[in-house]
Amino acid sequence: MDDIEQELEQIQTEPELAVFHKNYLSKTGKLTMMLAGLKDMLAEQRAEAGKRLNELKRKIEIKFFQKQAALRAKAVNEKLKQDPLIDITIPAINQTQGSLHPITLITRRITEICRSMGFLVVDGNEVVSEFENFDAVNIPSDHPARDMQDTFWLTNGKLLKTQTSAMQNEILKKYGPVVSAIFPGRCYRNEATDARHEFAFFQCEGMMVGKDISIANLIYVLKTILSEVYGKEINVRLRPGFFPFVEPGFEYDASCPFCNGTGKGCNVCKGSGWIELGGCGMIHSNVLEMAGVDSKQYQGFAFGFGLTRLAMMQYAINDVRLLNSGNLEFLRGIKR
Ligand code: FA5
Repeated sequence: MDDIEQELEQIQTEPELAVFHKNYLSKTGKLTMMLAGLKDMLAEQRAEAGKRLNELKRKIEIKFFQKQAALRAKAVNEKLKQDPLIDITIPAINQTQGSLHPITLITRRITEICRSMGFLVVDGNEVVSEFENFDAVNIPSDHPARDMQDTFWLTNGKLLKTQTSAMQNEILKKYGPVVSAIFPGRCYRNEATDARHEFAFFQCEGMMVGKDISIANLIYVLKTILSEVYGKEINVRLRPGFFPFVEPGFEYDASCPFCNGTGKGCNVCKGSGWIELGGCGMIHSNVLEMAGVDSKQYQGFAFGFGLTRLAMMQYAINDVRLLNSGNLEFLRGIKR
């Protein structure tokens, strides 16, 4: 029996191994036949011989499978050496797994919360028309607000959207007049970059239109989303602010989740206890009418905030430019 083991050990190729299998382990192989022959033995010898034979077959089988795995690995490695094609289905060797980008994580969290509140999540285009980005949100061509949001123009007259508000018209036309939706997306602005400004960044916008929608609903929705994101009660305060597409319009702040609004020694809110998040307000009647919504019957609110800024706060990132840098060292250092 030692001969069988020795024979197996000397095998160097997969075809030789297949012959070995046929000779010993297949249905007609010697070991299988010997086991089948047990039935002709005397009963008193059968038990002992059967035990030894089964043990041997099991041992040979284990060695056979080990040999098979080793020969397969050797064959694959040899093939890979000759053939530069890479099999991307083979798990990486000695490499750490990738992980989700902070922007993806924060976007998923917000959309999950808003979905649970009944909001549609709409995926918007990055290339939009001048009408969608500006005119449809009450920023006609001679409006000074256009200068504040210069962007990248395409040769076909379209542009890279400067704000998620560019989606409002399309969503109202498609799903209105009664609709609750959020629409996160990448925005672009032609501006000098610094630690807080990028030319490509993410915003998230929310909108609720229907009958009897009020500022109280707006505050409640903002408060609920933020409290869910931070896992604690967050207060929201509105300050008068101007955005051409809302009337009245506000800037809104959240009580700082990192110092619980106390401001004490907090370098996130710089001691104020509040964090500026974005703009909001009741959607301007011109915006509703331009989307075919009767502003006498329906009204609603819209809010927008910087997803990028939210991610920076959440993951203690002090320079926005790191997020687009593709720097693996930075990404690995983030505590998710
Ligand atoms: C707007 O873009 C409005 N559309 C928001 C809005 C929506 C108001 C609905 C009213 C109703 P603003 O330009 O302030 O507003 O931008 C909103 C947020 O986007 C900012 O608070 C900031 O967090 C983020 N943001 C703006 N520009 C940049 C930039 N260059 N880099 C990174 N984040 C930016």
